[in-house]
Formats: sequence, C-alpha cells, structure tokens
Amino acid sequence: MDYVERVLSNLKKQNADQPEFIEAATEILTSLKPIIDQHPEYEQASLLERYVEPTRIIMFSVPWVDRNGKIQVNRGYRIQFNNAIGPYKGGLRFHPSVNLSILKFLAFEQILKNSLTGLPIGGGKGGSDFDPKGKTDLEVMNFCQSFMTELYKYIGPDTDVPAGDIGVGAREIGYLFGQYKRLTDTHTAVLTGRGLSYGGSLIRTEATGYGLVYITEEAMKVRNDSFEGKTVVISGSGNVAIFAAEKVYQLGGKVVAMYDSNGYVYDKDGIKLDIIKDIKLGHRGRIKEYLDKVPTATYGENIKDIWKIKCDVALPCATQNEIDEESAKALVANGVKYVAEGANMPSTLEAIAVYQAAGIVFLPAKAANAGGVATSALEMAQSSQRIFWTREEVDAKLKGIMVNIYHNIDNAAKKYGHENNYVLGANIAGFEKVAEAMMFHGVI
Ligand code: NDP
Ligand code: 2IT
Repeated sequence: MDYVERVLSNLKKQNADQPEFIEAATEILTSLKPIIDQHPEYEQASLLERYVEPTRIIMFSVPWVDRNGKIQVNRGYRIQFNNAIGPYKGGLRFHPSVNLSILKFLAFEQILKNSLTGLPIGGGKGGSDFDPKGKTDLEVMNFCQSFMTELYKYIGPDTDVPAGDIGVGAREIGYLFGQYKRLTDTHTAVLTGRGLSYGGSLIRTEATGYGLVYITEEAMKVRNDSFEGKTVVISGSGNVAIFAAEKVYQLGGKVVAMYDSNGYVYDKDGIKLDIIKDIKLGHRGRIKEYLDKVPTATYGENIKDIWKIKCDVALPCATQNEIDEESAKALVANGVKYVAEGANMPSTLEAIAVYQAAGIVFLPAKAANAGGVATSALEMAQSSQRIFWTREEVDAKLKGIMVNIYHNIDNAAKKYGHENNYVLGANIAGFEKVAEAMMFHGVI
C-alpha cells in the first residue's frame, strides 16, 4: 500500500460511521497521489495524517424556547479543520440532516476551496440540526441567540469567520451577528454575508451563483462556446440556485427546471425568475406555487426526475449526493455538455465516473462554487479597510477570481498529465499552497 492508500484506509477505519466524510476524503486523497509522489518529504512529516484531522471539533447544546413556550434542544457544531493559510472560514448550515459526517466533509472540502480562491482563508464549517423552515422569526431569533451564546467563545475576525449555507441567510446572519455584538461589545467582521447596513459587501448575496456561471462561461469560452441559446437545468431554488439562474439569463441561456425538497417545476418556455424570487425570497413559499402563476408549467414530486430533462448545462445547486450514477447516465444520454456544481459534493463518486467516461466538462464544487467564500473574503478585506467597494468593483473581482480558478485547475490537470480532469486539477491546485504552508509551520 502506498502512503495515500494507507492514510485513506486508516481514515476509513477511524471514521467508519461518517460516509460523507469518507466520500469526500476518498475523492480528494486519491487525486492527490501525483503530487504526493513528487514530495517524499510530506510522508516524512506525516503531512497527510495531520491534514485529514481537524484542529478541533466543538459540539454544544442549543436550548431555546418555541412559540408555545416549550423548551427545545438542538445540537450545535463548529469544525475548525485547517488554518494553515488563514483563519478558519466556512458557512453554518441549519438543516435537520446536519451531523458530524456532513459537517466534516464540508469543512474538509472548504480547505481546498478556500485555497483555490487565492485569498488568505483556512477551512471550517458548522451548523445545527435545527430546521428554520416553518419557524417564526422570533423562534429563529431565539435559536440564533442561543447558538451564538456558545459559539462566540471560539470565533473571531482573525480566528474563525462563519457565514451562511443551507438554511442560513441574511435573517440568521443578522440575529447571530446581533448576539455576538451584544456578548463581546465589538463590531467586527466575525461573520460574512452581513447586511449592507452593518458591514456586508455588495454582491455577496449573488456571489456563489454568479461565480458558478462565470467559471462555466470561461470553460465554454476556451471551447469557442457560450451560454447563448443553452438550455439549463438547475436543482434547488435557494440562494445559490436563484442567482445562478439570474446570471444564466443575463448571458443568454434559458433555465427550464428548478426544484425544492418537495418537488420540481418544468417550464419549457423558461422559468420566470421573478416568480421564483417572489415565492422563495418574498415569502419563503414552496416552488409548487409557480403553477398558480404559470399553468402551462408542470410539477413532479420525484425530484430526481429533474435530471431526466434534456439540457446542455446542468447546475446542481441544492445539496450533497443529489446526482447519483443513474441520474448522471440520464444527463449524459440526453446530451449534457457541462456539469458545474453550485452545491457542495452534489455528484456521487459514481456519477463523477460517468461524466469522466463520457468526456463532458465537469467543474467540481470546490472550484465552481468558490465565488461565495471568495466574496466573503472580499467582505473581510473591506471591513479591515473600513470602506466599501462598489457593486461593479466587487463583481469584477469575483469574475477575475473565477476565471483564475478555471485556468489554475486546468493548468494543474495538464501539469500532472490528466488534461480536462478538473477533479484532480482542483484538488492538486488547492492542496499545493496548504501543504507548503503546513511544511513551513513545523509540527503543529
Ligand atoms: P438555501 O438554504 O438558500 O437553499 C437550499 C436549496 O436546496 C433549497 O431549494 C432547498 O429546498 C434545497 N435543498 C436543501 N436540502 C435539500 C435536500 N436534502 N433535498 C432536496 N433539496 C434540498 O441554501 P444555499 O443555496 O445557500 O445552498 C445550496 C448549496 O450550495 C449547498 O450545498 C451549500 O453548501 C452550497 N453552497 C452555498 C454557498 C453560499 O454562499 N450560500 C457557497 C458555496 C456552496 P427546501 O427549501 O425545500 O429545503
Ligand atoms: O460552502 C461554502 O463555501 C459556503 N457556504 C460559503 C462560506 C463562506 O464563508 O462564505
């Protein structure tokens, strides 16, 4: 067994109850082999053993009072995985499915994603099994205040800077920030995705979706192709999905289907985004309501069927493992040319194998959705300078970062003899800097 295989085999034994973490680690470690082979000093320094182990995992109880006066308890987490190149940075996810395995995979992915942005941010993630769906604003506030009353001890603008993810948007960040400010009496960039009135950055809301489309546009451009006239399927209808769709339309593409966890809508004439925004951002409604406004659209409850819709571009923007082998085969059979991941790890390992065998352009999450965290780092930069950049400035920087990421992962894939394999390219390009920094820091 070589070094990578030994570390992976040990990781699987030690984390046998964490399937998502094993899935992400298998993909990452396997594709790092070419760079590990060139650096025997990494094994000498037990670099991989240290790289796969989070610095610390914080788990805590979050008691709060619901609208009936009943006391509820949820589990809170923060995983501080790696701070070799900058403070821990990564979102908070509030969703009933949240557990240690999911947060560890997300934090582990975040290390390389954040490195790919070229900005000084390390990798972390956190969240809770709390479900904001159906809760009143007061319940969400009660929960967020209790969550922060524990979390504030472990974070700080130079230590660990959380942000949003599934179930955590402007409302939650506002309540979390308010409680942090109250507990510490400081007004700092301890969270990103803040409102514009209290330190947030223009374009942060749009950044993940826009960035996803910018990097895909670049992959198209080098192939003498563009979004003009392309049919696009987007899963999810949250923050990432909505702003990916907005940018697709701006570039001349057409989005024909989107979903939420209850069902998907298909509108062959092109989904009307203002209606989706009104449902989702306006009143936190369900996507099924789209049919009330557009009776010619269709609705299906089996969300996996969305991948059977013929499209040129698929942008999975909901959650992990939403495209399995069967769905990937359906996409390929229908002639998909580009799959770019807005969500984190939406394609299973088997699905990725299907894309690669078919030779389609596949842009993996840690490269394709890095625009969100990159703009979070731009938010931190503006806070440090105590100034705000214009919308145009932030958007131009975001686009520049995404174009750079595309060429960096493309070059890394070529350099290591795996042209067009952006999984390998992204993992290696992200790892190079983290590994170098860890070597500089000695045994810590
Ligand atoms: P939101 O909470 O805004 O939206 C999530 C969307 O995905 C909703 O439409 C939701 O449907 C759907 N969804 C969530 N879980 C499931 C599930 N288990 N099955 C089916 N549908 C589901 O989150 P974001 O848009 O912020 O995040 C989406 C993805 O993008 C996540 O993978 C996240 O990690 C990733 N991401 C987010 C970034 C950001 O800046 N926000 C940055 C980089 C990546 P419903 O409302 O019915 O639950
Ligand atoms: O997965 C992600 O990159 C995010 N949820 C954004 C993290 C951030 O710190 O902006």
